[in-house]
Amino acid sequence: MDAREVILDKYSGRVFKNRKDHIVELDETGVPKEIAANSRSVPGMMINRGCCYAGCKGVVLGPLRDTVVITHGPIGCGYYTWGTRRNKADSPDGRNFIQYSFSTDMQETDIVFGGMKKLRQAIKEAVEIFHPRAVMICSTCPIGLIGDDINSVASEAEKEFGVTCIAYSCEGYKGVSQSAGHHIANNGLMKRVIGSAKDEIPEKGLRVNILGEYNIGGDGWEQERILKKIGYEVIAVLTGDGSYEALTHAHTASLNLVQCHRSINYIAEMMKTKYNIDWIKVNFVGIDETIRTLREIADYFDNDEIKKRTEEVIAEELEEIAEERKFYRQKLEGKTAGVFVGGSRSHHYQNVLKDFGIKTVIAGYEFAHRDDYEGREVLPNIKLDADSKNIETITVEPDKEFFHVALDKERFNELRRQNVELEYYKGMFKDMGDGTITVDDFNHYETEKVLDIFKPDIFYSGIKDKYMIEKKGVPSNQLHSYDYSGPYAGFKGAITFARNTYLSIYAPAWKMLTPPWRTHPTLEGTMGDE
Ligand code: CFN
Ligand code: HCA
Repeated sequence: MDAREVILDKYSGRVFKNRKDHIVELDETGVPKEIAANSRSVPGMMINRGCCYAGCKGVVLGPLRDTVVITHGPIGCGYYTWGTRRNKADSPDGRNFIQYSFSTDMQETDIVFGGMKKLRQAIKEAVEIFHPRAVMICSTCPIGLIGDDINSVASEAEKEFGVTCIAYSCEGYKGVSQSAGHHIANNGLMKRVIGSAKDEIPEKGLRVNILGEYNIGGDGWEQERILKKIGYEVIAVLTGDGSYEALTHAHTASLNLVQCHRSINYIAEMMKTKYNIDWIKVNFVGIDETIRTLREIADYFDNDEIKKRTEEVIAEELEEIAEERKFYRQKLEGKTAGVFVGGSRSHHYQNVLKDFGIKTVIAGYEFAHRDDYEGREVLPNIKLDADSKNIETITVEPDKEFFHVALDKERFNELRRQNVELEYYKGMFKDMGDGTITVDDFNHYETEKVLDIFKPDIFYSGIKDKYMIEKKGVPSNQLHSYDYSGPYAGFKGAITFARNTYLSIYAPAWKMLTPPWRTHPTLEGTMGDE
């Protein structure tokens, strides 16, 4: 039996039928296969996914520092999402509310008679006490069931208190994971916030937004530091250490850099349509990937000064990390890893692992969509720019849009020679090698199985399975929260990541997994005849 069959072997017919298409073994061709993704989990399985409310309130809106986000519902959802996501934020204008948990704390009577009054009162208190730039209202499951009209409360409160109030019907049960919540949050921000300052769009310049960077462990700050050092102006970050204020001016940027490829790509596309802002997918996780990303941004602006400065900054940053980079490479080369995170990092982090010679043998996303795995896209009638020297960025006629093509060079040239419609892959599969496995929406049973079969040196995941993994004797580092560490982005972040990986793998504890009585005879006692 191969690994996939071993995992599926114990399932009942019905579960087998569901799970078999979520597990894919990869071969050496690197050509993506199909996988089932973004579908409802099997009831009763121990899985790591969050819900629609988590995606809207926790992921996209929560990191906005000058905005009060009120959880409308019984206290549980507000309480259990309080401070669990390590989105750091500064307080430049004294408005930083991310340490708080705001909730209407609905009681049984509110469920019976409706919670709209309570919501109105909560908005009033929040505005009077905190003076936020905006108030966001996020519904939890019971609200959708009892039918509170949160939109009317929000618009009345907006008139009465003179502060932007936006309501999001992001009840947890909607959709199959947090992904539905990302959509709902994105739509609200796009409709009401982005571009609302209405300032004129200036000439194209070195102004960028970073989309899908939530400043976990300070990642966004590290990216901004590097970008500013080169000479870019960062107009807005969506939404890590983000501010309502900055978002209202986001339409004045000339390029959108999309770091998370799952939660916010919708906004990139909407801003392209509405404001004609180009976007490129970037990745600041990993040394080589950061270099590639910085060069790609410089290529986009096609400015010699910036290209030169980019190379200078890359050289400086590399110089600073050279020694540690070498040390950790020596220690980690040849190790193997499993990576299972939500919707983007399971692919991004394979790059930083590669920087240090670690092979990813197991990977999976909690809730990504098929294109995040397969990355299969077709550009019909493609006509390549004949002068395009850079294989990674090509110009596509007729509307001169930029696409990031992450094809390997040989395959790209082959297609080019054949002059075929270009089908290109940019998902996780193309980077997964021979004899590796990809599992969508891992459950705890399947995680245990892959640990038994692949015996990775480390498994990166989240709080829900970390200790289960460690109880099996495999070190597990968290890639959602970075285990209270970070930043992991950029050059210096890659070193912090490598250091934490090194400390985990080399911890003496893993040598003590076999109890002494398994290897040494126990003392034979004498009983009773002293
Ligand atoms: S910070 Fe992001 S990078 S936003 Fe998304 S898909 Fe979650 S909260 Mo956890 S760590 Fe994770 Fe990604 Fe984008 Fe975070 S891999 S699951 S919804 N995610
Ligand atoms: C979420 C948030 C989460 C959970 C992390 C984890 C995060 O899914 O709602 O399971 O360890 O990054 O905080 O993804």
